[in-house]
Amino acid sequence: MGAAGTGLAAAGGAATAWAGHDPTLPTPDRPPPSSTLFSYEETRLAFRNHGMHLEFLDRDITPIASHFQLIHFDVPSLDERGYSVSLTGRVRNPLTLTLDNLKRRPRVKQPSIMECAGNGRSFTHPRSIYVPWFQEAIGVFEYTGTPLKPILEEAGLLDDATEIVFTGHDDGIDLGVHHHFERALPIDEAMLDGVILAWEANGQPLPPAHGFPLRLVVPTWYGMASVKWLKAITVIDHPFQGVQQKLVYRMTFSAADAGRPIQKKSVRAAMKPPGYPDLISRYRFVDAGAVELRGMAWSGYGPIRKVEVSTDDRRTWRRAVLEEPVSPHAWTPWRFTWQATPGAYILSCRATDETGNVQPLRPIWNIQGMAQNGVERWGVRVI
Ligand SMILES: Nc1nc2c(c(=O)[nH]1)N[C@H]1C(S)=C(S)[C@@H](COP(=O)(O)O)O[C@H]1N2
Ligand SMILES: [Mo]
Repeated sequence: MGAAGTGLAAAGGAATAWAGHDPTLPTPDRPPPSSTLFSYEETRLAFRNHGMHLEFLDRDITPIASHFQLIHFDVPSLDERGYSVSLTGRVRNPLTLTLDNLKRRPRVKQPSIMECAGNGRSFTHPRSIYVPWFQEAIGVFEYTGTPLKPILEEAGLLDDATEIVFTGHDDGIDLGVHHHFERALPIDEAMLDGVILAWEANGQPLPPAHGFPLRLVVPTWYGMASVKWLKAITVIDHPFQGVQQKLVYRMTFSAADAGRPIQKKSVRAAMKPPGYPDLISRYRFVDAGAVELRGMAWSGYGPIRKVEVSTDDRRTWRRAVLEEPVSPHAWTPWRFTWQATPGAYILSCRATDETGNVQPLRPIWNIQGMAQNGVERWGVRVI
């Protein structure tokens, strides 16, 4: 039976993991597994690519081992010694960027939000088969790096330059094509404040899984643009046709639809799971009284203007209090005090950004399960 067979999952909520559990019962003891089956392939991919430990949604910066990771092929085994990145193509002065050269440039320490475009894909039905994310493909590291713009200016882009391709050292086969992981940015996006070449996360050298020794960070776009294990930067004069650009990471609604490449992050709010969990189902329990709900909100389209909280499964909404983000490239903390009385509830949070984008109440299906920003639902029992 697929997700459509479980009422809560079909309604598009964070319900799949506990859909089989009756929330009116006391602490469940080994509840039956959800009827939504995941394949061996998805389970193995999920082990390789763990999600964020959402209990750290009350911290501006995510601890190193609790940030999500996504590695399409293998982590390349790279050495700092002898490492360099070439910058070639439609430029006047091709550059060879060593780590020493980059570290002599202006340095920024920049907390930046990373979110995989496939976050939330397991809430849609039928779901696209890849890493089966629910809502945990997120995290904020404080990256140390140097802005990309002055480097591009030093290389001197030729007049016909239109896009910049970032190529990783990692390679493999996707959709039958052997290629290095690579994505392109239009020049105006690559020149924006916040786009950096980074060699540290949280004050440590980038961990191998997160791009050691050097990665690109593009804070407003979904994660696929932030190419890890940088090998080459190539300036081109035509639309990039790479696999991850033309075929993967696209918003497509039917087989006949060529789709559009995924770019900026959709507006979204995430809640720190309240109270304490049941071991297996992850269903939440809280004690009655004033419960402080907390979380983070972000959007690739501009600052967060509003976060609302619902405690009645998306029927009524009340405004949460916003705090200042630690960086314009990070997420915005929010909090809401809930006077919780005994019973079963479904909690949700919904963000609106400065441009007026607001999260949909249900995920909007697309073939690859991309950019799913339907509001979260957390089943909670107040005791
Ligand atoms: N070279 C390379 N860069 C990559 C990837 C990859 O597989 N190879 N994955 C991308 C995707 S899809 C995401 S969501 C982010 C994840 O970054 P993280 O693992 O540091 O969280 O890296 C991006 N950069
Ligand atoms: Mo991703």
